[in-house]
Amino acid sequence: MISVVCPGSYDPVTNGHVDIIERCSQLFDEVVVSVLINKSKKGLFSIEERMEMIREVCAHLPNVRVDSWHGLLVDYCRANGIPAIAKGLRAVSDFDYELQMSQMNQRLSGVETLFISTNPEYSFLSSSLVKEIATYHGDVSHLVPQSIGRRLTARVDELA
Ligand code: COD
Repeated sequence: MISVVCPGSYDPVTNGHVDIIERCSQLFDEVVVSVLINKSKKGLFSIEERMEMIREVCAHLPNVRVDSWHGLLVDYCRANGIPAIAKGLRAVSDFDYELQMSQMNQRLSGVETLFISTNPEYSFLSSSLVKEIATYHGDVSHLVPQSIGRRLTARVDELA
């Protein structure tokens, strides 16, 4: 069985993430969506909330499971016997950083990174922008699954 991990902050999961996860689920026997801490990003949702939201929007994908990890991604891969990491690429700006990380991860552990180009429909989409739009009560209905949009609105209202 060949597994791949789709790591990310997923704060919250967007249509762009779901597209990458769905495409991976067609290529691999098992897709592990792992929520990792990105120390440079401030979280709106807890890790448990993010995992719950991913489970909800990936419920139609039987070979996808959701997990979390605090620490290096390569240690997660080693601990779980996962040989590959899948990353979505949106733009050249993603590429510079992702290339560096993939080479470091390969050097640290031998784990390979596979890049999947974004669906052009979602190339402009990021969790950070979605949060910003939701903060000002903008329309996010075409950017995130419906249930995520509802949770975003509720969280923003709680914090207001
Ligand atoms: N279309 C396609 N792909 C997308 C889209 C979109 N619209 N939006 C996001 N993606 C992709 C991203 O490119 C990324 O591959 C993935 O989805 C997750 O995105 P985010 O924004 O939720 O997550 P990030 O980028 O904050 O996640 C970074 C990690 C937490 C994975 C990274 O920092 C990490 O591995 N941290 C653990 C510590 C570690 O091992 N560091 C590396 C040392 S070399």
